[in-house]
Amino acid sequence: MSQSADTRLPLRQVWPDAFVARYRAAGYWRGETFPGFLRDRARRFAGDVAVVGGEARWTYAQLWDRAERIAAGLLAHGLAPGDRVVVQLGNIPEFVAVVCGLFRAQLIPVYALPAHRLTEVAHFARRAEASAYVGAEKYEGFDYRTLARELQREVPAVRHVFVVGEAQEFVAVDALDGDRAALPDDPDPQSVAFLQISGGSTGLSKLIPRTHDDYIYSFRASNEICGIGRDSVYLVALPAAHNFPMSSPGFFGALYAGARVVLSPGPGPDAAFALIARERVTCVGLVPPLALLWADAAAKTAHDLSSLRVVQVGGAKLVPEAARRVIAGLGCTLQQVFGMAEGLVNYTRLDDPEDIVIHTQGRPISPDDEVLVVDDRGEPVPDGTTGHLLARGPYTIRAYHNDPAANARAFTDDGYYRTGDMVQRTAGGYLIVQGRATDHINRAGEKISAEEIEDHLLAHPQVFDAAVVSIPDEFLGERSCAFVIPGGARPRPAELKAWVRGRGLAAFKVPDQIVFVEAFGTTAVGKVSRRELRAQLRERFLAQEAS
Ligand code: AMP
Ligand code: DBH
Repeated sequence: MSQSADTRLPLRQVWPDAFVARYRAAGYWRGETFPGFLRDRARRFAGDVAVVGGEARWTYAQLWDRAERIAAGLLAHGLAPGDRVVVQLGNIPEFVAVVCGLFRAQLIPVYALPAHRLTEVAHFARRAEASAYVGAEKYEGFDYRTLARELQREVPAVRHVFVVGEAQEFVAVDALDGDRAALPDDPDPQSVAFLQISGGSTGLSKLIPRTHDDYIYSFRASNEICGIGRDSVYLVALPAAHNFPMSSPGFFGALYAGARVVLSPGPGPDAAFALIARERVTCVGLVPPLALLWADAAAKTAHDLSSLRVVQVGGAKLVPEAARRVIAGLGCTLQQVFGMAEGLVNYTRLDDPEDIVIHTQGRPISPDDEVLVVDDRGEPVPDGTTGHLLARGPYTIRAYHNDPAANARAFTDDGYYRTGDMVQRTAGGYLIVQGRATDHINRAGEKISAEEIEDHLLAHPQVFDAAVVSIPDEFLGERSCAFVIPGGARPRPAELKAWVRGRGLAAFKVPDQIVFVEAFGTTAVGKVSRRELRAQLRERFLAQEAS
């Protein structure tokens, strides 16, 4: 932070007073903070293993010591409490240490996925007004130091870069140290602890400010629902920066419980099964395509998977037939998880009858999660009828950061978050996801905004118009298909894909398929909305494929 007055937009997440009083009285918000609980666990479970990953095996005391060293080092380099720091690390133990260190120094992590590239990271840095970036030397073959250089050129306000591994001209995370007496007191539990990233249903990803109180409640309560205790071993198989493996109950839930966190370098059975056998993993969260892959691989593996008690599946819809295959293949309890980084998380309960586990996406964590299912006019629909899901509650945000236009769209006047999901509620209060109202592609749990990709395609000189839609896919659940009207000479599909990648985007956003069309012309007369147009293109394409 500079010496002059702080001109950045303050980080806020505010619930109306009456709700604050209610959530406190109910014992959801207990005034706990990240540094507060981490310090406590380091004392109580000092010698227990907290984090396993790569060659590292850190006890709770060692994790906290590292976090404090990193915290003091960051402040010694000129960062100040309140500064925002983009963190882009893979499933390595330093991810946990760095984030805990940021919390300790009252610095605000902004979580980027390892798959994100310059365009996305620069967007996060600008929106968050970040002053620092933490990346890895290399992860899955990509050099994040190169990205950091480009980021600093594009967003000069990012003055500091810290690197896990060989730092070159930057500062090595391993070398960080400083005066621990200079570390701040613990933060206000209702202050914003970090910024999570939304999947971006329209346009660019939005930043989600979560508070200590609300987030800790979500994983503390998740622990109870998911059976996480001190003897649990939680495997992070999905990218650790995802809200699901972070908080449902995720590695934070595991650390809160004094359990062991094991980081898998990849989500596939090859890497994960050996770790499950070696560490006696009890719980893991997967997206549907992975769960099916695991279920098939489990039949053939020589690794002992008998420690697994709960396999959670979420991020995208798990259809009943797939749910049956997961149960049969993995031979442990399946838990469906329907959540969102904005808050609301639903779980099937571990003792629910199989029928519910197979056919529903669970019910909310909290008795005070207010869930509405409404028609297009906002009127509640009866149970069993499909409608828009709205949510409000003790861990669901009331606003995005620095995005008035998105806030106007995404929240009702009385503070409900419009999830964009179409659901049915059963008489028992369970939700069944039926689809969504927004045009994004849910590609194996990664959400892709159609609009964002269309914009990049339209920037190509040989593209006259483009519409990106989701197409059902056997392996991914959904894949992305770009319908393109060429402008002049028709480009090759590979060229257009390379173009999108070259725009500095995550590889998962590159269209899986490109279909050239003469026109979007439809029989419909008059003005057709973008949304209708996408729907028509999808229908026509699927009808053609079926014939
Ligand atoms: P995000 O807002 O980027 O965190 O993504 C959350 C969205 O992922 C939800 O609003 C749903 O559209 C989708 N999602 C998450 N879990 C499930 C699930 N179990 N079934 C269907 N969709 C899901
Ligand atoms: O998809 C998600 O964002 C998600 C899925 C399951 C999530 O945020 C969560 C659980 O917490």
